Amino acid sequence: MSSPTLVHLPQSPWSEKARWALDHHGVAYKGLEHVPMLYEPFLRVMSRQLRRKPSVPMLIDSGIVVRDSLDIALYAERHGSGTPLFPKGQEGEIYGWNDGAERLLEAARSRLMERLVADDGALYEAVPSPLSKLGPSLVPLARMGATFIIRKYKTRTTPAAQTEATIASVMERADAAVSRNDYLVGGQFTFADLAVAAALGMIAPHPRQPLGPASRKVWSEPTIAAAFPNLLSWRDRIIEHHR
Ligand SMILES: N[C@@H](CCC(=O)N[C@@H](CS)C(=O)NCC(=O)O)C(=O)O
Repeated sequence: MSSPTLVHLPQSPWSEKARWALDHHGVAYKGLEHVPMLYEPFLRVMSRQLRRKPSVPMLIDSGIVVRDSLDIALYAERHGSGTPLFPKGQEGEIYGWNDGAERLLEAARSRLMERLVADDGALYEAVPSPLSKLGPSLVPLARMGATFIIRKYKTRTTPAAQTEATIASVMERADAAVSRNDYLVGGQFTFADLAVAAALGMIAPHPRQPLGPASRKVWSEPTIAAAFPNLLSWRDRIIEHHR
């Protein structure tokens, strides 16, 4: 039986959630690096849903398409080995933390995209590796790709003060939880920890996140990060022990 294919973006926390869960469960996969905008039609065909906007991570396993990082983690739980990321009886609480991580990521993406379109260095670094050999002449194409993402995900619909408040409220809840326990749910490592730890990569990128120097700056929210040193140290410990 051949391994499934994971279409992903190396730097994206959503893709990292899927890769981490697959790796945790020892599920082998072939990675295919996504190119926003250019691969959009291809993903619609691969997912056999021509009229639905595709997003990555997307896992394709002999005709079965799994399209959300949470669903890919549940797929990994069913098909792989290792300790459960969704222990029985704790699923609801774990989904709640995943929802929080999604809210944080969506709010952080709308802020990040504004910094990205204004930064040629980060745009150049964002050129996906299948194209990067063509050099800095691709910056205008990268800007078109970033603008495509801004429109696709309607990232300009929420004011900056509101996205900041959303991020802060998720981080406050997580900060309080990890001040009481090493893990968010049930005293053991679960998908809740994985989702929140990965999402914090859009506030203070972890050193292992594959980002060049200009992108690292664009991906950082120094003021927000400075208010949550304990939560970010927790994130570093989770990555050190479980990634
Ligand atoms: N809830 C989804 C969200 C995925 C998502 O928003 N992916 C974006 C990351 S920026 C994406 O695919 N962007 C590239 C594109 O749309 O072409 C998940 O957990 O997988």
